[in-house]
Amino acid sequence: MYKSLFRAKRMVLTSSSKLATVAILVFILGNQCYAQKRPNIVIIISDDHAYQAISAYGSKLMQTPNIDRIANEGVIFNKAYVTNSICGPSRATILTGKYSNKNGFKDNDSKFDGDQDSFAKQLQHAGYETAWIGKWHLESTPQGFDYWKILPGQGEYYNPDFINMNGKTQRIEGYVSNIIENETEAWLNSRDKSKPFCLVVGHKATHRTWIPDTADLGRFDKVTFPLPHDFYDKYDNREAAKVQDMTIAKTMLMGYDLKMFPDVDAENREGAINRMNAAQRHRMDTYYKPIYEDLKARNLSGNALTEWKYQHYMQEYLSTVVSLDRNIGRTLDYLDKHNLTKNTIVIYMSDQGFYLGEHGWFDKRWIYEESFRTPMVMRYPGKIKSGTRSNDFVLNLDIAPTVLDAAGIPIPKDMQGESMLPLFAKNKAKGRDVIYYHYYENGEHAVSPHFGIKTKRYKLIRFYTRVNNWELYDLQTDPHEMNNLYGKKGYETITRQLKATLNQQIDKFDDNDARQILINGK
Ligand code: SGN
Ligand code: CA
Repeated sequence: MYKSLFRAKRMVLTSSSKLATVAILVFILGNQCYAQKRPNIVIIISDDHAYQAISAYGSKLMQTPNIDRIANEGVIFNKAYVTNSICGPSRATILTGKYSNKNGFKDNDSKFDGDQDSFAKQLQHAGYETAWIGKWHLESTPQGFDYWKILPGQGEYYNPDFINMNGKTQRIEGYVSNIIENETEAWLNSRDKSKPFCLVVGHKATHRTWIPDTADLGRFDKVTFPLPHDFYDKYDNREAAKVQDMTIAKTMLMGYDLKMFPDVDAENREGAINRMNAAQRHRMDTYYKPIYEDLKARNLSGNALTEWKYQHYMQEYLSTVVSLDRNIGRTLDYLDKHNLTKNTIVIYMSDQGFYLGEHGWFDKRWIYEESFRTPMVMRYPGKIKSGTRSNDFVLNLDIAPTVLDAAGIPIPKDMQGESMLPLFAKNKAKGRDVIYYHYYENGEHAVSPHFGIKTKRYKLIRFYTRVNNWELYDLQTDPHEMNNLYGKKGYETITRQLKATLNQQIDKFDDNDARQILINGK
């Protein structure tokens, strides 16, 4: 009697535990299916890559077939901008979906507060495997990433050091863009394949001082690039532009930037060259020495020398892009080869725009177009149609909310960006009418801090600290921002309206620094 009771009990237990097992299996499998449906996310962030050097943006300077491929198979954003046009602040904004005044990283001297929320932490919490590989430039230890391997600070082009998760530094022989891609593929091979992933690839290219891969040296030597029409800009009516220090003529250095060294000692003093191995150094010397000798023989000065510098700058910069683009192609090929393309979002963007001789400049920092506007292309199979061209205002601020939206994670209320996905929905969202900008750094290249807005037609700028004044541009009649209309007769009403919009934006993003400057009239 007891025995049979025991047996009966065991049968019930067995069948109920079977049921439980089945239920658990269904749950796990269901979860896995769900997990697999959630898209993987690859965000490739280059450094200082100008849209003027991307063929998908209509560049006549060069071809970028791999970046173009992302654009052709997805969307190209013609009006993508940044909130603060400089490296660390842009990355902090990408991570947090917040303006610099909220994430605390206002200039490159800041240290990122890694304890704050970020899209990486949100994704990780929701079951994504996350990684950041390459340039980071936020000074603090990455948080929210299951794996990271980063360049210290700006990093080096040749034989770069990387900081590993154990805090140890490791030097890897080779060219930085190739190595970052190798490390990316190594991580993709070793990731936990049961989870969706989010990978950020931070490229060093095309940051100053531009040094191409030895394989790409001389790619543009036969090309003569047309001078931008505003190359000899005199900056009339633009006080801040007058006091900057970023011209090709004066600021760009013959040795440091353009590798024109009078002797071996001078060459040895350049850390970026000095760290090369014998084979790399030999290849460099063989390439640069004849260029230097030819330049010396020509004995150029004045505008002729500036124009020579511009040509050589373009050759160096664009050759550096060639390797960047090739390695982006390797990422895309990896996704194809491993059957990941269909379920992976790929975003390519730069941390900001860059000057390729416009207004006589290199570098960035300004709210002016070439610096403010960044390249951004995105592929999202099944959600964004191939060949889409977007003319909506989008920002680096929108990356965090967009990836969270794609992953089905609620966007935290304090993120200040907006998901870009509704711009591609059946009932397309309207998009922004205005974008707000604030640049803080008052240091290298002498760009005065400033904030301002861009509307569909106008740009209103308030400079402060180094220069204290306003600028106003009608972008319809003056797309190159040469004619400051602020204070001119006939512009009183539009100026008043734009100031009201500026104030609304300052309130919207709770930018107390800007508010105080306007209140105090400093
Ligand atoms: C370095 C460069 C600058 C550049 C900043 C910021 N000088 O300081 O030309 O503007 O980085 O760039 S260099 O002599 O070190 O090359 S950013 O991409 O990090 O914002
Ligand atoms: Ca940068």
